[in-house]
Order: sequence, then structure tokens, then C-alpha cells
Amino acid sequence: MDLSPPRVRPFSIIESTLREGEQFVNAFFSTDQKVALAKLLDEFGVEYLELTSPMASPQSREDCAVIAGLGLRAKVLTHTRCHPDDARVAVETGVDGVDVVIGTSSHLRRFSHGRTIDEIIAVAREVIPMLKDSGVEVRFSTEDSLRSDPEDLFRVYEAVDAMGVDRVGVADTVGIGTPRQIYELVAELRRRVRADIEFHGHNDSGCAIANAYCALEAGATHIDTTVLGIGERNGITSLGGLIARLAAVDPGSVRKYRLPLLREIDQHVAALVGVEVPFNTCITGFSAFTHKAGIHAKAVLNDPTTYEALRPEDFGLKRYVHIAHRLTGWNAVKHRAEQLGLSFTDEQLKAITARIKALADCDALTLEHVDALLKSEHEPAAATDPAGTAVQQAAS
Ligand code: HCA
Ligand code: CU
Repeated sequence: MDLSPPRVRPFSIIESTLREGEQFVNAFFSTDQKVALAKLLDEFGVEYLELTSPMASPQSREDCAVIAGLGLRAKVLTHTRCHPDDARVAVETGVDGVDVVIGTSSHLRRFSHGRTIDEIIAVAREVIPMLKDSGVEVRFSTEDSLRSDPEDLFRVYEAVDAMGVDRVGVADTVGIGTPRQIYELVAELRRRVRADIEFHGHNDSGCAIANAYCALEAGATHIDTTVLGIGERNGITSLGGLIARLAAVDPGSVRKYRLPLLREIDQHVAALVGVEVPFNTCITGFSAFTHKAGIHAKAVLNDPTTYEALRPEDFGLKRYVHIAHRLTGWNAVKHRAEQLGLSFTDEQLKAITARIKALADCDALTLEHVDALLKSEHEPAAATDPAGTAVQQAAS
């Protein structure tokens, strides 16, 4: 059995915070906010930005033109229904590419647009050549792919592939797919079409990042993300989550991005939509590089790779060893003492650690408490100083 990490094949990110992300319940982005975010994501290095359909509202249409005119390095896409009128308006905004989508599942065919598979292919035949003739990049995606009949799906994909589409999209619209299903669907699609393959996965059942990764393993070339994963309901594959997944497999695969910007990007979007960055967010969650238990702390202080799949310094971040609690160990306490410039014998450190544990059994401790204790043990005179002063001096 070989569990060694595979190499990640070349891929592009289609960053859809300005489209799928706008479908998040709290999202409202002004033109200036969209422009600022587009620039930030462009600086990070995503290959594509996907924008809300110009048909959504007059402002959405203007915003497409504004962002398409910024001269960003990233290609600017907009997202529309597979309909000639929408496609025409999309091209007029000056975007580099148009992502068209139409539902192929029986649910959506029955309750949404009411078309048969033949009718879907017929409308694609009106839209795709027209878009190709306009010189834009064209993607055709099947909404609710996972609940579509695979034979219907492949018939549609093969037909649009023959029409010269640049990319076909698999959309797990309701977040129902398992990694294995996504792998099998994309691998079969890879065998059947010549076009690039995009994956768009919702996170209703918590598999969005894993599904995106499996899509790549199976031959997908493009992955849709949003910052923090925001989107319809509980959203899609998050930008940071995909980066973390890929960096853990093959750090070289994400060096093309300016990784230290990720924290600012996550915090920026969290503020825009009025949420905190969740504590368990990959890479940028506040405890993502914090180690606590004594055994972990000791090993990490010797060699961080013992308990870290990712290197915080690659993202401009620092690891933190949390020592003010009853699971702590004397190696971690020693490390803190050294940071404060205080030297103790091992016996003294073990005694101090025992005191920390006893205190932490009664009440929640802070680093300030531990620092004050270390200082007072080192220079008993300092014990008469207000603890806060000692800590402030230590911290400055
Ligand atoms: C939706 C549409 C979509 C489209 C994805 C795609 C989805 O908002 O329901 O264009 O590939 O999840 O199916 O976001
Ligand atoms: Cu979606």
C-alpha cells in the first residue's frame, strides 16, 4: 500500500465570491466593495473571477463592465442561464468568458425550466456557437449534476463538447455528492470529453473541499471556490480550504498564489458579510496553528512537523503554544520562560508546572497568569508587583 502524497496536476481556481458568494444570505456588495475584493483576489493570484449575471439587475450589469475593465491579471467571467439573450448581454459587458448553466436533473427539468434533454442540447446549440463567435471563453455546466441521470449528463456533455465549448462544469448543487461519486463522475467525463473540466461543489453535507480535491484527482482542471466558502445556504468549497487541502498534499502546487494574503482576504470578506472567521477555518481560523496538550507542545517545540500538516510561515502566520492550562507540560513552560528571558533548572520548571496545573484545576488561567508566576518564581521580589505590570513588561 502506498500512502505517499500524490503530485497535484495543474489546475486553476475560479473564484466565485462575487457570484456564488453574493448568493450568501448576508451578502450585499457595493460596486466599490466588489472592485476592492476583485483586486485583492487578483493580487492573491486566482486565475479567474466569476461575477453575478448581468441579467440579475442593472447594477450587476454595470459592475460586470467595471470589473472587466480593470485590467486585472485574472480572467473575468460572468455566469448566466443558458439562454441567447443572457449570453448576448454577458458578452456586451466585456468579460473574458461566460459560464452558462442549465439544470439537467429531473427535479430541475420538471420544477425549474421544464425542458427535455433534447431541448437542453438545442438551446446549447444556439448559445455556444454564438459565444464562441464573440471570442469569449465558454463554459457549459449542468446544474444538479449529481442528481441527474448519468446517461443524460454524458449525452449533454458530449454534445456541447462537439460544439467546441472550452470547459464543461459538474455542479453538486445541493452538496449531496460523496468524494467517491465525484471521482467516478469526473473520471468518466475525462474519458468522454476533450474540454477542460470544472467542479462546483456545495457543502451541505460537509464534503465540498474533499469533493473538489477528488475532482482534481479524477482529472478536473478548474475548481470553483468562494472566500470562507460563502454561498447559497452554507456555501461551497472555500478558497482557504482548497489551498490547505492542496498544500498538505503538494506544497509546490499552491506556491503560484500569494499565500500570506489569505488571512487578510478571509478577514476582509468576513467583515463584508458580518460574520467572524470561524475558529475552525483552515489556515486562518484563530486556533489553526495553536498547540495545547503538553505532549503536542513538547514535540512541536522540537520539530513543528510532528503535529503540523501545514507550515504557518508559508502563510505569513505564527504557531502558538498554549501553556496556561492543566494539560500543559514542563517543556512548554520552559519554552515560555526562555521567551521571557528567565532561566530555571528542570526541577524548578517541573515544580512551576505542577503549580500551573493545580491553579488551572480551580480556574481558567491566562498566559498573563503564567507569566506572572514565572516572574515571581524567578525574582521573588516581583511577587509584590501588580501582576499585570509584570506581564505587560514581558509582553512589550
Ligand atoms: C445555483 C447554481 C450553481 C451553478 C454552478 C455552476 C449550482 O446557484 O444553484 O454554474 O456550475 O450550484 O448549481 O451555483
Ligand atoms: Cu452553486
